[in-house]
Amino acid sequence: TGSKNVGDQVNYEITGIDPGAGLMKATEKGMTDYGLKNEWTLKEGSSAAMTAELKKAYEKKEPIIVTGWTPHWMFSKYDLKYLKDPKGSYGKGESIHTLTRKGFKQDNPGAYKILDQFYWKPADMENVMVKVQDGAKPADAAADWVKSHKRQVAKWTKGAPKGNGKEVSLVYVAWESEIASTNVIAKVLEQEGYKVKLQQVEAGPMFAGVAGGSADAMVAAWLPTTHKDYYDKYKGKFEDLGPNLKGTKLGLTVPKYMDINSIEDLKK
Ligand code: PBE
Repeated sequence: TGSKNVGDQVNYEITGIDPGAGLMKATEKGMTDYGLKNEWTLKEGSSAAMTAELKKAYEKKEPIIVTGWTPHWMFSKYDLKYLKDPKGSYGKGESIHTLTRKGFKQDNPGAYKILDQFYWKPADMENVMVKVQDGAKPADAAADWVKSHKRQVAKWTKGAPKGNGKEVSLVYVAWESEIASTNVIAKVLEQEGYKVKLQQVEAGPMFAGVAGGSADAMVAAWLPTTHKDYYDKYKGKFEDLGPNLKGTKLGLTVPKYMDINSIEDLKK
């Protein structure tokens, strides 16, 4: 395949994830910014389908271009690189925020306090993600992490009254990163005596649920760029508790064995 250009090698396809993801919007923008719109297609699917295709290609050393993000287990399992983005289509590094519905603080001050104090690092999240990828149930991987990070967790629960069975509903999308964070905070809330209901939804309904009050909270708002549309749409209808993690990244991702380095290399 040495003589073929990269587009021919991958059929002019970028392997994407769920259509509600901000990463998909960023990629559409990138395709416009780099003049790829006419030749290239962005394939919709899910993050599970994307990682399955990546695994298949990687094992055969075949070329593939996926929409990727950090924190993600794929960077510890495979040798991958982000394609350079000189036009800045994917924005800068950002933070993941916790949002609650309006009135949640009054209704459930203890759970609110724990959610407000929830803060961890990319390496923490990755640790949980890798365990899930290795076959652990998300709830078990979360329980493991919580058990081995008692001092960190004590900072999140500090000063919060016990739940005594009080209910908390959390919504999340089945992105590997959010499966990890949501299960960890759920485990901590449960440990403190709250009864947690987890609901997996699409990105739009996740924001709509918290804004409309049918869900109490989410720990999955990537800001200021990735979820800007959702954030602006519901602004004033939720409470933003600020970052629970800092230092994310998004972009087109390829195995290191591929001979390209920049999104600009796709225009050939
Ligand atoms: N992600 C993971 C999400 C946010 C979390 C980058 C795939 C998105 O693009 O919306």
